[in-house]
Amino acid sequence: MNKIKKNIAILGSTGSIGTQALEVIIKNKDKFSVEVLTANNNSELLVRQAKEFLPNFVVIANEKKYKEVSEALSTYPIKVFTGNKSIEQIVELKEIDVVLTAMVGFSGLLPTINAIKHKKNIALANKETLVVAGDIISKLVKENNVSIYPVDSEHSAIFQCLVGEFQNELEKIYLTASGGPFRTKSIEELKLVTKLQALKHPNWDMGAKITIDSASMMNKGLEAIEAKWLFDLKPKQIDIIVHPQSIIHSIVQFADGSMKAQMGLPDMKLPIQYALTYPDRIKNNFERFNFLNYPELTFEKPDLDKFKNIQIAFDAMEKGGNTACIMNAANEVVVEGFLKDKIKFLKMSEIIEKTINKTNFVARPSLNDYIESDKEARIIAEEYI
Ligand code: MN3
Repeated sequence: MNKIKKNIAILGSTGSIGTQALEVIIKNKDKFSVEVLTANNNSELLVRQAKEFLPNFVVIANEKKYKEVSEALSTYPIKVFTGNKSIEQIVELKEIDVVLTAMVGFSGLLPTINAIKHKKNIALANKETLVVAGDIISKLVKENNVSIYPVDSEHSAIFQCLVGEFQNELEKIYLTASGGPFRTKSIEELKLVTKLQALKHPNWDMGAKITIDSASMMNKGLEAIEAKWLFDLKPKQIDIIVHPQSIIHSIVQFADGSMKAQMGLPDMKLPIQYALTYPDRIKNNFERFNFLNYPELTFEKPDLDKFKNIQIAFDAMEKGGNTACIMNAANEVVVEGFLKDKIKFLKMSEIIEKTINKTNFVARPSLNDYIESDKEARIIAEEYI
């Protein structure tokens, strides 16, 4: 293991991934130091984290909370900034080695691009960045010779299976899916499911947005697109297999038919830790898997009639251009609408489809086109709510 400490910037430190990353860091203070923490809204937790981890910089995106945060930290040697622009700029600091992008949704795009342009390696938890503008990100990663270490458990699994195999051709990958809380429900039942039911994920403890995405299986659609860009795959090389126990986190199949899978208990701290320590593996006290507690690992085909979002995402991938960006924007709007009890569960896919059909298609989008398409799609999706 490299003896020099890695300086980490955590964008979205108060969310589910951000807080778990800090749990990993606190156990490994000899290996990591926290340079930057940012949060959207949760000023209270941000202040507590800042006092504990003593980063040199914190950013609270919500400008109304700036005064509160800067006053709370006034006696600490910590510089406080506010606004989304500050989050975008803070990643430029030369002290930063790795930027963990753990914010939710489209907001991750511009800070991630700026971090890559400033030659920072990325521990990527914000999958929406690749869904929206995977072509631009992939190009920038090559040009700037940086690495993306996936934090998403499925993509971390694939990445772990590829260590030592990066030169070998992939035939395909299998992304495993828990199936979410509604796996066994009928379409009739799905019409009536509530927000509270959707927020109860059987295996993973995550933020609200991704938990709803898991219930609607949009999460797997987003992850298929994320995998396409991370591992340079064609849509046909990506298969989704429902695995309700969430023990096998994903599988790669090589040109000779040999398959490798990565396994473990569902705990995001492991992929977070690996993204921060790659290529090393370091000790931890996370609970270990016991085969005897899982005498059966089972696999099913995803039900595309029930979970239309999977097909919508694969169609978006095939169509290309700004389609996935539109899909992502519409999805963010409908998830919020569902969480605010404005629309029913099945209405989400319906509105996403309509929004894709109504928003202007751009075949070869620039970054600006993506930003405009995101805005346009949000307005259109809102109108359907
Ligand atoms: Mn995942």
